Amino acid sequence: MSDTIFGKITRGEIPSDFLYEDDQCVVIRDISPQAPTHVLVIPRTPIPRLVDADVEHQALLGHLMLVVGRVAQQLGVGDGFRLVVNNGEDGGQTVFHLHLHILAGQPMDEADT
Ligand code: IU
Repeated sequence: MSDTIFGKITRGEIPSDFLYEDDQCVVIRDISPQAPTHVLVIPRTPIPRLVDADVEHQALLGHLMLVVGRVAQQLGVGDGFRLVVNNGEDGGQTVFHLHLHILAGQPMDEADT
């Protein structure tokens, strides 16, 4: 399986500030934020795209959702955020290691993401 920058980040090979981490995932700020709050929830397991996830990843995917809620609350945006997963080139995905975008801090009906 090909490695990506998110593989290096989750393994600690590229120093990053983790807003949250556990044995299954890490959370970092997006380097190019599209909203006042823009963070990425990245599983340590390198699933390239959402469509590549399988039943063996079911518990991990559920865990990521719980982390989204927890981190959103921590960041003070629990009452309003958008969760985005870009899948594949046509879906705007640029890093082929599954990740969840949490976007918040502006009314999402005014956002273009
Ligand atoms: P996408 O869903 O694959 O398009 O999102 C990739 C995101 O990763 C994008 O928002 C980038 O700004 C972000 N990112 C990052 O935070 N740090 C990096 O070193 C790289 C990309 I490369």
